[in-house]
Amino acid sequence: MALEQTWRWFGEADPVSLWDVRQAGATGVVSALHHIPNGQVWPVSEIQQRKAIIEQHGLTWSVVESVPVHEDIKKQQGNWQTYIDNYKESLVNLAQCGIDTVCYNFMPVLDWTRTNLDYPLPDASTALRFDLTEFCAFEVYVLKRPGADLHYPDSLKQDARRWLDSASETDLKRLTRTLIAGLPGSEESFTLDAFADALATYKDIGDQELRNNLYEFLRQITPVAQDAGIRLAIHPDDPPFPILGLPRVVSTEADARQLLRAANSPANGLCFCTGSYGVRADNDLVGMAERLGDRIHFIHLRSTQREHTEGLLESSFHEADHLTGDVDMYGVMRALLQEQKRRQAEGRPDLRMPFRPDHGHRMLDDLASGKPTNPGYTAIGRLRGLAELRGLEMGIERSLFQS
Ligand code: DNO
Ligand code: MN
Repeated sequence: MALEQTWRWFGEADPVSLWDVRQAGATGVVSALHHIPNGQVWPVSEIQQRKAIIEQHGLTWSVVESVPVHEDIKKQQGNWQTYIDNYKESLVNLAQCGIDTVCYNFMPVLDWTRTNLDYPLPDASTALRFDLTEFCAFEVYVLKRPGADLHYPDSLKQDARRWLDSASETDLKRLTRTLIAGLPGSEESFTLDAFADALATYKDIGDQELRNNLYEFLRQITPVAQDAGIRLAIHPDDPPFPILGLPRVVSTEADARQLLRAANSPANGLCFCTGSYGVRADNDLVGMAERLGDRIHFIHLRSTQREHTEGLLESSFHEADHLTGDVDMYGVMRALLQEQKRRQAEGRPDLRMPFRPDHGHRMLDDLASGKPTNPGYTAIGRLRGLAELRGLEMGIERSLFQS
């Protein structure tokens, strides 16, 4: 039995249609009700409507990504308890509609973060990139975040200054917009002032506080998920290190283990995103897939190429092809397939292991000017990724299990 091939679809407004998804060879869809404001209950009628559209195309709604977690829950402020109660209700409603896997993340203020959405590669396709020098330029000299100055080594700040001095107005606008306007799937979008205000609301929340708030959230929702038959899958921090003075608590294997222990039920699981965890050289991805496999409920497969900066945990990186870059995709795929076999042998109810090609490059016809594409969520780049991963999977399966 192979892993389930899925594809993220943003709903009717997505320039990639459900027929495109089907033609790419995916059988499952990963989708969310982005039109429902963060914090509100997802009504059964709305869930059913989305499910029916997906099924009309011969596909299944495999995973919800994401039911977003309200900022008040992350801070345990304001109406946080109401938002947790609403979250529980959404989980129960999803289960009632036959949807059993729910992804979410716990990154403060910003969801995933990049500095450049069209970074040119040598083959003239483009990739998403996180450039630490540009990020530092934004944080220290554009946003002027208090304390940021002390965080970076002088050499990096000098590079950032040089970059800024040679940057055009367009470069600067592009950088600022990319960082604060929100990437596909994120719930927030800011102006520069609103962004500074949002960061300031975390001034009393450090690593320990954010962990406690995540674990409290998990202790509350996990029993409800378990009773309803929902598998929770937390997406790791992207990038997997603290940024902008904000804590990040889902970046390493130790973080994952700690959160799994905080609510020790099979319902409390992981989204194994190789592109996010893989940016840290100290994350052993193959080992993580082996050791944490039985709690991996959802998988994002993609690779990154990192450029280490001496003396810093942070690094610049860009999104590589799915089978190149720093991620040992062969080893990861092999470990996941072994986990799948184990589940099969044990007759486990959570047999299904959906994966999606997380992002893809902008290439071929998707490069045409004026063609609408969601950054990272292009049709052709992901089609290539899925095709490569599918071939890799089949090769490993046949050689390991059916020789
Ligand atoms: C990053 C991507 C993101 C991710 C959301 C998680 O690795 O997978 O689009 O899905 O940030 O909710
Ligand atoms: Mn991901």
